[in-house]
Amino acid sequence: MKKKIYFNHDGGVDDLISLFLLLQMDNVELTGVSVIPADCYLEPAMFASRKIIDRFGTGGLDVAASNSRGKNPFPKDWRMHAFYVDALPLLNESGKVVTPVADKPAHEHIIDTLRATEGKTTLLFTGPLTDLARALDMDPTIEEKVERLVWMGGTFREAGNVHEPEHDGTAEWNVFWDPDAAARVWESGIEIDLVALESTNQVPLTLDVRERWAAERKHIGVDFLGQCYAMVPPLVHFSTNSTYYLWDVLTTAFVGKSELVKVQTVNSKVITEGASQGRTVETADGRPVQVVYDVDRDAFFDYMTDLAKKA
Ligand code: AGV
Ligand code: CA
Repeated sequence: MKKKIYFNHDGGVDDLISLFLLLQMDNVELTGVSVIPADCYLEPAMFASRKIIDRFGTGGLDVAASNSRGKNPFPKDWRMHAFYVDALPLLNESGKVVTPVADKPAHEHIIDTLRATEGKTTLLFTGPLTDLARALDMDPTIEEKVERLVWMGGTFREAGNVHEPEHDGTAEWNVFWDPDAAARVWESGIEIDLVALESTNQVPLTLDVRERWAAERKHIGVDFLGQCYAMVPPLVHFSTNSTYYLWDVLTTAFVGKSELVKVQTVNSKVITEGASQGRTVETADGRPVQVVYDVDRDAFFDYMTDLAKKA
């Protein structure tokens, strides 16, 4: 049986590649998609998502727009990436957009889709958790329809990836954008798998990966990977604030093939106020989450490239 997945993302290059890869997975049935304007602008991210579904999907999906707003905005330069993906000729060849926009905002779309889907659904979130927190506030009974939440978010190391004024650098961005939403989801009974910076730090975008995709660009899906990852800075000499990792793609790959990674249980809480806001910390009386802390890097890149070849 196929795993049922609902996907909420925030329009970054790795979010949009995740959508593309989900559409190639034989063992996954994508039941719904929604877009939150966190690390993106909403309009190009909605268009790019609909065009990716048109080009690489099999129809039957609509895409819901979120009307959620965060506490700590993402840098504008990063939010621009969705415009570049949306403009790719590969996604605009047909001259039309067929996949419709859902008539409900994302948090209501989550509720409706979970209710309308037989059995339980795995939630895959690669941006902040705001829409899920709002869905849970609106209808807490959806918890029983959720298999588990797989989330790209957080870190239990000292070093996060938020380098902003008035912050101590310990948070990961998806938690930092809306720390209260993460804390709300932590309060729920939903099982949480966290793909944290511990593991995503092991999958930076590097030049050898780019060269591989260039060499194999005769496959249209591999060319799409190469075009998209040409838009963001790779790790060359040392890691900077803008260095790109395959954060969300690793999270998506974990859903498709869990053997790629190692997982351990951590009892944790979310800090919502002050200079460490958005930090996830281990604490004995915290709620348990399953943390992905290690990945087979080569097997991961093989898996995503092989998926892309199927397109
Ligand atoms: O913190 C990682 C999250 C992921 O969901 N995002 C990007 C991924 O989609 C925020 C982010 C952190 N550093 C970034 C980010 C960077 N250098 N460029 C763009 N986005
Ligand atoms: Ca993201």
